[in-house]
Amino acid sequence: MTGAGISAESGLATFRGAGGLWDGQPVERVATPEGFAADPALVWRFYSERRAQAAAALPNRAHRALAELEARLGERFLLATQNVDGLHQRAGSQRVVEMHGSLWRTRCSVCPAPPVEDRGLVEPPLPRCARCGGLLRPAIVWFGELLDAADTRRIERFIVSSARGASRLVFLAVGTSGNVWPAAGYVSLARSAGADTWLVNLDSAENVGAFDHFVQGPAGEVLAPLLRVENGDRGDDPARGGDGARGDAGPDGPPRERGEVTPGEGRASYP
Ligand code: BJW
Ligand code: ZN
Repeated sequence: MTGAGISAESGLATFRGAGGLWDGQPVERVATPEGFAADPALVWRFYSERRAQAAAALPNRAHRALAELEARLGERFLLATQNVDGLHQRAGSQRVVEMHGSLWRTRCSVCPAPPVEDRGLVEPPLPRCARCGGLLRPAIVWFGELLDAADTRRIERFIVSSARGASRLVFLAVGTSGNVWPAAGYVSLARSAGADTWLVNLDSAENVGAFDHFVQGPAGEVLAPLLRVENGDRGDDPARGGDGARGDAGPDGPPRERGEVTPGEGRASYP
């Protein structure tokens, strides 16, 4: 599962970091249905700018590492992303669930007309629905809105059914502060289903205590070596199952990666 941090090295601002996306722009004004009702032009200006930034950005090593992992694992892999920028798909990922919607789709704010592909930059006069005349809006899941039930079902079924299978389930979260639900809760679901749980993040996360392993550092540097992709080294990795013989695995505990911190140890630096 990924969050805004995985796109940071592509030049896209995160939500809660210093200088982050919401700076100077209270989140309720641009990412809630109430904010859209109060000032739809402001919200469209904000999302049009995001479209322009995302269109100009390129996938980075971390996106590519996950795409390569998927190429190796096939249907034993699922990528749930909170991101709306589409960079995972541009890196080659195919089994992607966009939990919070997509910057590249527009839908009606009033009726259930299906969302449409849209890469446009919107300016007043704001676009309206051909079916009901209601204002069109970005097809993004805002605070207080329900995620698509088919998306949450797909994620939950994947976790539960993988845990039941013969192979080992690994839950890996990358670049997410663990603030936003239900995304923040999937690690606990995975863990209770028997998964080995990993967090790769620059800073600690709200839900860090729910993970078995925390590897602190920039995803673009950490992920490829951790997953043994992109460098020709096809050794064992956390998502492959097998005997887990990575690093200095010993009888007393899991192997410790460079920069790995046991949740609860506090901050540790990535060398
Ligand atoms: C790096 C890095 C590098 C930086 N390498 N790492 C249960 C309990 C309490 C509240 C709730 C609950 N269930 C639901 C709620 C309410 C609400 C919620 O979670 N509120 C919390 C704030 C408390 N959730 C919802 O409303 C959800 N709907 C829902 O559950 O419906 C039912 C319901 C409703 C109401 C009440 C109860 C039930 C919908 C959530 C929709 C979130 N939408 C947003 C904005 C729209 C998308 C957009 O415009 O782009 O999605 S919010 C924003 O946060 C965005 C993100 O996808 C999401 C998560 O943020 P993320 O990805 O974690 O980013 P950051 O910035 O927070 O963190 C980045 C991290 O990366 C940092 O930690 C850095 O260290 C790290 N990093 N560079 C690696 N190079
Ligand atoms: Zn409509």
